[in-house]
Amino acid sequence: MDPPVMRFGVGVSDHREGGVMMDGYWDAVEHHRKEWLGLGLPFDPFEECRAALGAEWPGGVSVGRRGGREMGSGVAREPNQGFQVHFDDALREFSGDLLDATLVAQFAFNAYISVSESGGETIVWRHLWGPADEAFRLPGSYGYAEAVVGEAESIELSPEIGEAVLINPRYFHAVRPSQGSRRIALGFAVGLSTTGELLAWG
Ligand SMILES: O=C(O)CCC(=O)C(=O)O
Ligand SMILES: [Fe+2]
Repeated sequence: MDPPVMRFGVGVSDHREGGVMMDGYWDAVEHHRKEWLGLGLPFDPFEECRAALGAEWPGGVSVGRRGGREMGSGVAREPNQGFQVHFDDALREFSGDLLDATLVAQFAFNAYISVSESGGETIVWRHLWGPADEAFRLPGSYGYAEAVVGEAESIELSPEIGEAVLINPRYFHAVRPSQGSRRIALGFAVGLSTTGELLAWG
């Protein structure tokens, strides 16, 4: 993608064609599970994140399933040159339910494990997608020209190492380019199901 984002892990949006999740996702997830094990970490950082996030929620946060199979649990991403203005919404991106559950809300979770001296801010605008926004789509990109958000109110987040942020990714958001150190976050999507479960996926 442009600008390029380094990544360790599998994201379902990279295995989507015309609103359909491709089976290659499962192979990628399986391959990646072995890669994580190869790191020899004494704990699973995504499990820790789910536990912390779900501590006050009945039933906690579990990894979502599709066709009975557990989805990937998250992705380490390094967008040193930023993310374009975009939104994430499984209900729009996939036809039918992505998970074995119907989602009524979606969040994006990111825990920051390295941040830069300057730049790297996450900006969230109070603007939800509407059909007119397609005029701002950047050709061949996941993103939109920044003018798409117009004069919408925004919030700028500059998380510190060890902090995590949960946003509603249906609002347009972006990450500014970083200067200095690497900007690395462990991220996953979290859906709230009609039965009140919080389900994560990568
Ligand atoms: O890295 C961030 O702060 C946000 C990245 C993003 O676009 C997302 O998690 O949906
Ligand atoms: Fe996003």
